[in-house]
Amino acid sequence: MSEIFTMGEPMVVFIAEKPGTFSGVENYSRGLAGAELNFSIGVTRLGHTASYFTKLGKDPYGAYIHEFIEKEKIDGEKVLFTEEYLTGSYLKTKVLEGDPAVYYFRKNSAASHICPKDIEAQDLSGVKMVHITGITPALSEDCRRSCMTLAKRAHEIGAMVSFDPNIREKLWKSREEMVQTLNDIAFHSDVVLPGIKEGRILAGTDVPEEIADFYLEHGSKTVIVKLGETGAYYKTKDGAQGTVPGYKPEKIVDTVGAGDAFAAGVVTGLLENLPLDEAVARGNAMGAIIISSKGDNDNLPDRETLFAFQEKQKR
Ligand code: KDG
Repeated sequence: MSEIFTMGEPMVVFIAEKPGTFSGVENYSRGLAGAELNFSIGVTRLGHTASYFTKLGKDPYGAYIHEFIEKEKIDGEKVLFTEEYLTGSYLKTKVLEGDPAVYYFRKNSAASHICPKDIEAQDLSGVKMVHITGITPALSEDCRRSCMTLAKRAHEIGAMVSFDPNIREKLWKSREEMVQTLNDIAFHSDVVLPGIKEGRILAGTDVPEEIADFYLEHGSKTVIVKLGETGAYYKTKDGAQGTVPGYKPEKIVDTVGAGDAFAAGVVTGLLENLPLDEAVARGNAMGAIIISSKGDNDNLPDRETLFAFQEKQKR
């Protein structure tokens, strides 16, 4: 059985080879995406076991994703295929600075039909950490309820829940619904991983300690606020707190996927019982590594590469 369980929507991504509009860019490279899948790749490359649940269309994209899951040694045994709906995809632009633009082709996708019944059917025995992101509840009402079911089931078996709000405003009908839903899941999570900009939207403040307090007062046990290049701030319900400086990326090519890599670093650190500041430092290092490549997950390191990167910038 795996120690980590997660679920969500995987996609095929087409990444522009140069900056410009769709009609101006002829060549795209194909890759694999999806926040929870990126996270699963991150944790398994670091030597942990992860089960990943999703629904895929019976189409070439679905087959490609399934092959990839197997190749990465993620337990995808429960992944379901459907003839009725297609696997989602998205287009990512290339930018010379800042975050790239993304265009989704995922409405009514196979994964948006994940429902609470699917989650009830999962065998979670042996799972120590369940990871949820705020992308999944944005996909459909069923997906939203599936996230809540998963958090509830995790707590029933004594597992922890980590939650990355992963705000994708494009996927929500209204900001109000988004804020309410994401906070509801966060309040039912043990480890909450908002970015500083997400804190402003979700907790109404961009002071890291106030963001942390907002979640701690509502039931979360550990809050880690991502501060970009500066690093990350953490605070626990016992009052332990600190800021862990970030690592310098070799280069910045594409920022998409940094949060998933960060989550993979933190979660594996926690499962290895590292002191919290070291788990956060590992998250920071993972984030710095992934942004130096164009894909959402291709550059995720194994343990050796990660430790060598951290050693090189030893503080
Ligand atoms: O966190 C990275 C993800 O955003 C990316 O891989 C694609 O899942 C994705 C999404 O919905 O944006």
